[in-house]
Amino acid sequence: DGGDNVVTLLDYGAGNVRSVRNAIRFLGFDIKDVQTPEDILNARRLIFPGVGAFAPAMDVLNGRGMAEALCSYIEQDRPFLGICLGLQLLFESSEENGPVRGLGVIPGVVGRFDSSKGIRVPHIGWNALQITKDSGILDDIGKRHVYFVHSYRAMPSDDNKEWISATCNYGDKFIASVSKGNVHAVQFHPEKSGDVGLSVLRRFLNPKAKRQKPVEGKATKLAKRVIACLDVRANDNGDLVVTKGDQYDVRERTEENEVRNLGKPVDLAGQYYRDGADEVSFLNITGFRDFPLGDLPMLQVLRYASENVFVPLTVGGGIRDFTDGNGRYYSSLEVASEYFRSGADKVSIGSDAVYAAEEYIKTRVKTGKSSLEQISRVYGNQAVVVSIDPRRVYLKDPDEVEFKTIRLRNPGPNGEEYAWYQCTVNGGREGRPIGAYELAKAVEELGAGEILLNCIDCDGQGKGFDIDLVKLISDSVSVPVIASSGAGSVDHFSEVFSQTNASAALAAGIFHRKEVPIQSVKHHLLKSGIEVRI
Ligand code: 1PR
Repeated sequence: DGGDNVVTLLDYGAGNVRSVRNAIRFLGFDIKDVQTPEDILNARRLIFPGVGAFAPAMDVLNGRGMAEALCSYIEQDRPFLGICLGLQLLFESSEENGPVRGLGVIPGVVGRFDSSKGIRVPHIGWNALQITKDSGILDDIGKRHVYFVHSYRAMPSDDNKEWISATCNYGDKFIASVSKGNVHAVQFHPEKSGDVGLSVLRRFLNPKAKRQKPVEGKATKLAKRVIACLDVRANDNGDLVVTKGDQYDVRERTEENEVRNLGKPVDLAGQYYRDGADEVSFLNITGFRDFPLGDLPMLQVLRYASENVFVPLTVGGGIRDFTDGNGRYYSSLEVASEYFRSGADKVSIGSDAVYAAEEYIKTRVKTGKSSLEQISRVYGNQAVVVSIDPRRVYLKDPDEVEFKTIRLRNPGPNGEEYAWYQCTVNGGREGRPIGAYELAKAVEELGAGEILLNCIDCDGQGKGFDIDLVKLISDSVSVPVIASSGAGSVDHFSEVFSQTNASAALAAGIFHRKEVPIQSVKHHLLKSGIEVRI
């Protein structure tokens, strides 16, 4: 069906497949969307990027007669590539809110990672593959990392070993890729794995492509991530700019007091991707007052950035329920959905998560109504980051407050030996009666898949991450924690990774001001014995 460069895409509308579309187009192919089961049967090559949860995906496939078409397409050994859930659905069943029956093409049950094995769940980040058979599509990967984001996985067994083309170690050895004839599926995200990932898609789309010369790489395990963050807002002329604060104050210390302008969001995102950032985050820092769906430029930024950035994109700012001036109500889920449709892979929630956590701590009831709960239910925990904006409050005596306190390694301005970390909302403008520790624990229970841990005291200071804070939070939750605020040199990155259990480190100012290139950070970490993606 269609010309030689047409790919049929099975998008059942459950989430963001924009990244896959962008990657296919980037490789010079056109997309034909599956509307009916016949479109599957007529496909020349079919890509199935599963998104969302297992059960609703199976319901849609069964309800539209597509499950049967998929099975016969695969039985006929026609070119197929499943991605993430698109791999899991090939198995007999999944434990995700189940057991739920799958397509049953491959023997085995999909189960949840076991966090009691000392691993963080979801499994988020760049990990190494052990390639076990020649499948064609993995030929150009070599020993380089690919990007995973999932909480469930299929396990190797005697019954499915003929299918397995690669495994990955995370707590256990799980199935990272399957292949048989023209049928392939991968648990990782080729569309988000940079050049390495694009090579997988290219090989699938064009199996006759010449083999590239093997690339060097030394991937052995989950890498620590280095993330570039772009704080975005409109300047006083109404143009969206990348800005950067000092302790969250983004205005220049000049008479005009203008918003500091460090560049154009789309250009910078593309540059950081090429420089080797493992992820790029956009924070719409005035989203708390300007409703993001009114903020079309921000959505445009995402659309353009995602066309050329093939690592994960996170977007935050203004995710909450909202009623506009005409009385039209928007749920936070609609806001998030629009971000996902525009190219975000994860969304980040700040202020609204603080209110939800306060409420949850008070009542101990999960209402299911908070933005955090709604979005993680529909898109999965791994798609929801909670951004914490705490400020240090010094104490002489730890019993002065009901919140978790820590003993400081560097005493406060008046010799205080203790502090608690007070959460704030609205870009640090308002302190709330909840600590970073209490918030982190609560949002993990409410469905956050990752924590972006800022620190207002350290932001823009270039004196290093707040090691006390990062240690406190990364030791208290089992989801990944991203350390943020204060990076000023490559040593600060090795310090945070060697002294805390952070999974990733994020920086803004040093990258925007070109003081420290991302590659220098990576090479320094490698030299310090910390595994990173090169
Ligand atoms: O509350 O859901 O609307 O989300 C708002 C989001 O915007 C939050 O994630 C909040 O952290 C962010 N934000 C709000 N105001 C500011 C500000 O700077 N005035 N920026 C702001 C937060 C902090 C980091 C920064 C690091 C690293 N920026 O993202 O990039 O501190 O900086 P450095 O490496 O230069 O030290 P909602």
